[in-house]
Amino acid sequence: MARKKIALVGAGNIGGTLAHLIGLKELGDVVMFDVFPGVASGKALDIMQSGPVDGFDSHMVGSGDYAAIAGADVVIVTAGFPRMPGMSRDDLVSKNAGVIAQVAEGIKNNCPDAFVIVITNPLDAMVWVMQQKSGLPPEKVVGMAGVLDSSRFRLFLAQEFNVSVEDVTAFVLGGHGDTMVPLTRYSTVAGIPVPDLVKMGWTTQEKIDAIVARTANGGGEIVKLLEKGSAFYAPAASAIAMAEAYLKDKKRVLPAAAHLNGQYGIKDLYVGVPVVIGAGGVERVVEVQFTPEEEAAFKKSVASVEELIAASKKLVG
Ligand code: TXD
Repeated sequence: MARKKIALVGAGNIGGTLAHLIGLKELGDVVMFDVFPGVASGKALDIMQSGPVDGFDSHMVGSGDYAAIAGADVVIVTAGFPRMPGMSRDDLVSKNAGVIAQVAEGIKNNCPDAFVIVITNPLDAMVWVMQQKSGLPPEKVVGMAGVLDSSRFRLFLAQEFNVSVEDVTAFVLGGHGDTMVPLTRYSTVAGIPVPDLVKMGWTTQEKIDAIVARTANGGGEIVKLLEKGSAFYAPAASAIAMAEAYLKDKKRVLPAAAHLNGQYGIKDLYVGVPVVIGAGGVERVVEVQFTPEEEAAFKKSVASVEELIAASKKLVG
């Protein structure tokens, strides 16, 4: 069986990390596309040169020509401008909507059968633009944010309880970032829900509230520390988990920005919800029942996604 082909559109910090992880996990061959093809080619060659040391054979090339992504099985899109200190994700909308519309055209013309994972911010709006402009089936276009948000939440919970991150599950919904909705009653340590752990005296509600706030601001915390650019190791790892679920038909249940068509009472919006990812792309949207409080938080989050999408519509038509 021939190796899978994975196209990375955007060869910046996340793009480079994605390529490295694809090599280490032997997920397939890589084409890195960037408006700076030299950067894409340099990173591809550098990473391929680590193959003999780490024992992987993935072939990697860089390019500035969309023809290079022809026939890709998976496309992961990070092209665009990152958030700088003081900038909100929303400030990025005007800059990145045009970039995503261009990338969508490239995908439509060269690999319309691919599974497309969008990472570029503001995520929930950019993934919507990608689906609209590429015309790909909605189940083949998803946005990565929830895996990252829940990974951050899991880390902070594991640190609070002094247990392995492996035994902590977390459940987040809604838009990426400030309006993210963590469902603590579905977040567990080895199956024990967080509210029960509060009752068991493992922590306090105040501490959980602080962890939730830190998680929602997780991207901003890193932007502030880095001073230029935004997080890239954990975002790349998160997108790889989604790509792997598709390529290996794992049917993993992961939170992702998915196209809703009636689920949760929402039509034609991309919102972060738990989905099943397998060979069919997004094979199922998991609909949970909300408490009134959760419902209010989810609605607020959806309203902010709606605003971003309305702004994108004006920009790219
Ligand atoms: O959870 C999430 N979804 C995110 C999103 C978490 C972290 C970062 N997130 C966003 O990902 C971030 O706000 C950015 O919008 C993207 C990419 O982040 P990265 O850190 O990789 O940004 P870089 O290093 O600036 O890389 C972007 C690359 C860079 O090499 C540009 O030359 C290229 O994109 N670029 C383009 N490539 C192709 N085509 C076009 N038009 C283009 N414009 C810029």
